[in-house]
Amino acid sequence: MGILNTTPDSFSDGGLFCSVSTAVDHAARMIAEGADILDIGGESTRPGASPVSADEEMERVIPVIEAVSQRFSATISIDTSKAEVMESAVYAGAGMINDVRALTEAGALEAAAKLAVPVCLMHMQGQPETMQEKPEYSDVTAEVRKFLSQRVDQCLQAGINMSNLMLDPGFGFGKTQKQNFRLLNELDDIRISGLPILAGLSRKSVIGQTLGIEVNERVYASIALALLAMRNGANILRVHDVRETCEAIRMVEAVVIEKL
Ligand code: 7PM
Repeated sequence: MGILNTTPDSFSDGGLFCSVSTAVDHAARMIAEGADILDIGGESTRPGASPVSADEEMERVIPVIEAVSQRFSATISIDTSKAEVMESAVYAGAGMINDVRALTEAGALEAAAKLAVPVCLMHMQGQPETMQEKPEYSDVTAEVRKFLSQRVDQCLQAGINMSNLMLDPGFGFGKTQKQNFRLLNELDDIRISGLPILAGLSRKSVIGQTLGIEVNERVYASIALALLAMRNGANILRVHDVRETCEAIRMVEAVVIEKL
């Protein structure tokens, strides 16, 4: 899964065409580099970020989803927590929902059930504004698993098909460096009923905390974490650097397949 840049704050007078065409170019590049899924989001879920209205979110993502889905057959994932945005995005061509709030917002469970597309359920402790202030768990892996298990149950009750669910521990979302490490080492323990696991570690602050390097210098460390996640059970990797990650994965897979 490649993370598609959507450049917000550039939508007034003529900024729209520019940001759509930039997004289309970025999508084309990531697909050529090996991405099967493109994740498009209009709300910043960064720690400390402030909330965005549904209208604002849709203004940002819908034109991009339309343009990308008209041109490419890769699956488009809509990164949102809002039912309205999910519906418009799927109508515009998105084929998957990526919700960092695991369908907990009003109407989201019902929307996902009606839309009947795959959904990624992610764990987060707290809200983006404050989640990194004081993350606390007695057993982070057990608690993440328990939360995801409850969300899976809610999804099934709402009429969402099991085969449309995937799980994500939410690296960096209300977790300390140590808690992130533990989740990565124990990644396969969050798997419920054999569901696929999605891991997002690309360029995250856990790398900055360990190596003391800036976001744009985190490519090599991101690849290391991606490979480790894959070895520990991840089925989908959410990444910025598609070519680099795909080459590394293909190389590891070529070796590992010989063990079968
Ligand atoms: C700080 C924390 C800055 C997180 C940026 C981010 C994930 C996601 C994001 C993830 C799923 C980023 C993120 N991370 N969706 N959205 N899983 N499913 O690195 O780990 O872009 S936002």
